[in-house]
Amino acid sequence: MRYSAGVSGMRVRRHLGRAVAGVVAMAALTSCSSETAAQWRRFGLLEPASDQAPAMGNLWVGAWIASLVIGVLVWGLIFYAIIRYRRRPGNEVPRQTKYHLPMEILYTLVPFLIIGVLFFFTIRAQNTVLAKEDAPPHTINVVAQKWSWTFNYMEQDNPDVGATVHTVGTMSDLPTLVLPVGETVRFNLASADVIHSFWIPAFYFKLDVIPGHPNSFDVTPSKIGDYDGKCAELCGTYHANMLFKVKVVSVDDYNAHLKKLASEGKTGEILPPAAATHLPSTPTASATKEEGE
Ligand SMILES: [Cu+2]
Repeated sequence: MRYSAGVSGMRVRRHLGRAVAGVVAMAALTSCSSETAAQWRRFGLLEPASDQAPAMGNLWVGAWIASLVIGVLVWGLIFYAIIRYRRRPGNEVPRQTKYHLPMEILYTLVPFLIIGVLFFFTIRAQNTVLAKEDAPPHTINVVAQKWSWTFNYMEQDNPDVGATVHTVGTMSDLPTLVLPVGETVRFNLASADVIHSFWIPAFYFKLDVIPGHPNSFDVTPSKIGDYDGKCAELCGTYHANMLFKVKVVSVDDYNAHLKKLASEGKTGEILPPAAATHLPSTPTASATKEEGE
């Protein structure tokens, strides 16, 4: 009896040793760069690239910290109860507490308090990221269609461009959305068919693109660089391929890019097909309509 207990004890120790070695190896592999460490501190978020991102990032990190504090408290109480009130010889069932009014009031009020605090900070962050400027210097009308994106740059009043130009993407030829760094862009979102969602992960923001219901938001890109954009609403067979590229560049490069589009004849605004859009207010009714691009 004693012998077999000794053998199984050795086995347990060996397994434990392997498990510890595995965890150490994992930690060594995942904690290699300072970039990874910074991403851990952001609880997995990308490096922020818009001036609205910090409000959303703080909400994300704050919610995680609050959840962990509550989690540690709850786990602590669970383990305390497991150990303190465990079954003992001669004491099979611990004292049962029924109709303990203060306790019931506590566990009714505390969840409301938690939800209330999360609600307050959520609304505050939402108001920040949805705030709009009176006259944003740039407007881009986005059309989402199964399964790509059209970007209309409404720059007819911009003396450096002087025209509305567009980029039409396909699944095999992903469109690139070029944005000026440090300047606010108003996005008007329209859908040609079903509900999509416009999402640039590095901006910490996404907004649904709903047929018949124009949505809009303002964003100011804060960092030059290349980013990914995608559709964040399951919209059919090739939803996963509904991607676009985002390039945040200097204002001069932005204007140069739009002039190049104009010189390639990509002028005018591409609107969603008329049949699919009974939009109560089309973002730009006066713009010219081009089809067959
Ligand atoms: Cu989509």
